[in-house]
Amino acid sequence: METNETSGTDENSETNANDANANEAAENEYGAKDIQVLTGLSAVRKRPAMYIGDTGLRGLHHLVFEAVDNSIDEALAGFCTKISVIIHKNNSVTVEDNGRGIPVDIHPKYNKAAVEIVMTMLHSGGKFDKKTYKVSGGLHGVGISVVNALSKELDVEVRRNGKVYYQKYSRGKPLADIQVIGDSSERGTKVTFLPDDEIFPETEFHFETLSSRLRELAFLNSGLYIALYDEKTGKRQEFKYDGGIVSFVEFLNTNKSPLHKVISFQKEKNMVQVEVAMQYNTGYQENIFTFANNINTQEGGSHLVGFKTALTRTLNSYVEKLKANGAKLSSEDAREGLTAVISVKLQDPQFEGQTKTKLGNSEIKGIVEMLANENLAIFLEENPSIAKIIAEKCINSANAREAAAKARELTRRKGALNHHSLPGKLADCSENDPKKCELYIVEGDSAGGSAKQGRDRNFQAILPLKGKILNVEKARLNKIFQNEEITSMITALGTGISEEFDINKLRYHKIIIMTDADVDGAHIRTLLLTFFYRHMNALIISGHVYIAQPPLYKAVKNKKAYYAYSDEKLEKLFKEIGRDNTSVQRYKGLGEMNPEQLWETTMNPENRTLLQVTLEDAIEADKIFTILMGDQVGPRRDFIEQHAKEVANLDI
Ligand code: 0RA
Repeated sequence: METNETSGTDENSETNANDANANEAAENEYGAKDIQVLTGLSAVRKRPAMYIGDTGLRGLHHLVFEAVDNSIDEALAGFCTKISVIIHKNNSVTVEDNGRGIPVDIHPKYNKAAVEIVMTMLHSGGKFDKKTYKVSGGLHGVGISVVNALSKELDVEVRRNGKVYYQKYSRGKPLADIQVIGDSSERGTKVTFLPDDEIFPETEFHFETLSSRLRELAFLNSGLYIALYDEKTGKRQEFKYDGGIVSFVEFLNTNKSPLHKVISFQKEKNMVQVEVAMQYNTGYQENIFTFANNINTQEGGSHLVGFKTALTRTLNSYVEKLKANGAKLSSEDAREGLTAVISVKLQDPQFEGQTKTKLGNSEIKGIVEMLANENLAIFLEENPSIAKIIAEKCINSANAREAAAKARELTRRKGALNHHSLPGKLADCSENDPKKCELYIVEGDSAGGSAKQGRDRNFQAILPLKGKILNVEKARLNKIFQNEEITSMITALGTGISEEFDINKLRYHKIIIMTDADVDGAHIRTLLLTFFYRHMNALIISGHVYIAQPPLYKAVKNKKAYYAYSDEKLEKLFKEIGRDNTSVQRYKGLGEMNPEQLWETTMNPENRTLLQVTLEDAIEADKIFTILMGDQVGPRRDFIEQHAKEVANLDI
């Protein structure tokens, strides 16, 4: 991330490195003079969000990823093979690597150890030679000094020159000069930091958040060993994938039914390293994950465009050769049931888009496209039986898409897909500004009735659903367009779905799923989320989907009603109002509340709690939807057995 803020003139853009010297230096040994110094740290504590995105849980975990990225850079430069991350009992975290160790010699101008400069000045880092890839841009790459600035305490230990060096900091300031505290024949860097609770309201690290990113990094950097250990729980995970992104694709397809072995290639052109791994499965979802310099480019970009173009072209020319009675594959046909990982590493990545996760470098499209064209064509040529399976899969998809287009047209002609004829059971609101409008999707006609009576009709619309909707995980688009519950939802929302989806046509900015607190309710909620996740993904990404939280209990004391939304809250209420002469009713369904109660507890913006559905981890989300809704029974049974003990409040 770029910043224009500087503090103090002698900390401004200054490069002390001498390229000629650096190139001559044997073994790539760096000295203090090679450290680039840009600007001071004071700005970071003033505006942490500018450097790490936010100070919530995401920003907190970003500290760890930032520290790990520095070790990954050492691995990319070819000097580090092991990284270990430890969550300590006091919420501090240690990141240790066996790289070269941050240089410790004294910088001639600042008269400070190089490691102190790296730790205390923004954007100071090694001046990496052009052969290595420095991870930068996106949310990452702001520098380890940012972690230091936002930590109440930070210890750094460097093994280098046969010695162990140590320095301690607090809130970015060194507490003493660097010291030698021992001897060691090894090399490496160990950083332990305690996030500052003056900056972070929540300082507890989540094992799963760390582990899924560390796993991803291990896939993206094949052969690199990464370990994670949580001292609080004793949980431990180790990652090392010699297969790199081939293993990544196998992992992504774990609970799906693959149609062939993973296809992959790894090539370099114009200093750009391109890796592609792909495998079709029997399902209908397209699942492509793209990375640029290890950063998950969720918004795609030039590498993705290049790959898609090449895939469609190569498969079409293969299908033409088969003379498959003139079938022409659309770009989507070529990706039905495809799981793929595309990872590029380049010198100067430009990250664009809303969340800075879209690769902008235009030259990358041509490079990826060319390499993919070449290598896919060769693969199809050399593996005719796999090529045939893929071609058949794509032709099937083209046929189904034609059927879907007909179904869509038919539904459209009946008027069911354009919102000039909104579905009959939708009770719309009178407000026209979508920003102010809410749509409650309600389980069952009776709760729907209460919601219609209880709502504020100015801005709240109600769409009752009859029973279970279609499981879209196991259905193609043509089935989806024949399903009445789903088409009425599509019409009410106004956006269209899949390729036609247009968020600018969204009629309600809050879409609120309101189901009973029982198994059926949970099932319907999951079916709805599967539909939104697979066919209106942008709705979730942009935070329009919510889950209503109806109360679990109603307690009455002295004719006054109290509502509790969880068992803990009920207990808390008993402290507060006393247990004696309090009657408690356990709500099983929305239908047990009258319209006034439903408004008061669940729909009134003044009192209600809504859970916003977010997409933190697309890989984990795909896995869960595949397990819960896909066609393999084994993984689902395992999942249910594993999580059964976490279930509370289940009424069967
Ligand atoms: C600057 C220069 C060199 C290495 C590093 C920084 C470095 C930083 C970190 C942060 C975590 N682990 C790290 N490992 C290395 C090059 C040093 C040399 O040439 O010996």
